[in-house]
Amino acid sequence: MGTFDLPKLPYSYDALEPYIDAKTMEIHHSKHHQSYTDGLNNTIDNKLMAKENRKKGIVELLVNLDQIRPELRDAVNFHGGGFYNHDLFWKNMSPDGGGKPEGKVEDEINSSFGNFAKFKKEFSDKTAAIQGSGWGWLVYNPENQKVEFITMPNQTSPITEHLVPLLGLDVWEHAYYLKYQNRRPEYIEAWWNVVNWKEVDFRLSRAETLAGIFSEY
Ligand code: MN3
Repeated sequence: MGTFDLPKLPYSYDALEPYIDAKTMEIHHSKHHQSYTDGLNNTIDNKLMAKENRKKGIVELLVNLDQIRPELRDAVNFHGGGFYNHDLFWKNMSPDGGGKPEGKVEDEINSSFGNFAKFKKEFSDKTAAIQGSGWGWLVYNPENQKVEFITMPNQTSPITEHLVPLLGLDVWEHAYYLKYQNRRPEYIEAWWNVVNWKEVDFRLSRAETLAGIFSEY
């Protein structure tokens, strides 16, 4: 047992069928997410890591990456980002998902992007265009108090840039290749059918300050 445990999926592996297939979910969670968890634990257990950092939660580690020794910083960024991002990714989806955002998140999306259709197109197009592996994100920026779209490379989490992640889409090939092969845009289009807007709205309601997400772990 390491410091961090693989977070449980909030539904069964086949719950997001037909949009995301059970085999992809099983491998993605039980192998890929597990390997980020193991990589994070191995890094935390490294005796080069300062004792006070070993006691920090994942959000605190990622927000304060500059306090990690340079030799370990990349590993915390990669494995810690993978550990954290995937947990959000599972929560960001639901078998009862899809449809449109409502409430505050709808208002904020309209304010930043014009309307939901424009937001969806920008999110889809720019996430599909990520070169290599990475994620598309809807984030809350505490500095201008707006929601924004960004892409991040590999497993680097928006938290490391002090942006609050609200909705993330993993476009590593392991997230879709079994079912969609090279057709990333088709995977993205299908994914909108499982987006858990209630969760996104809940995250926004707590995102007013970055401190609002410190209580997660
Ligand atoms: Mn992944």
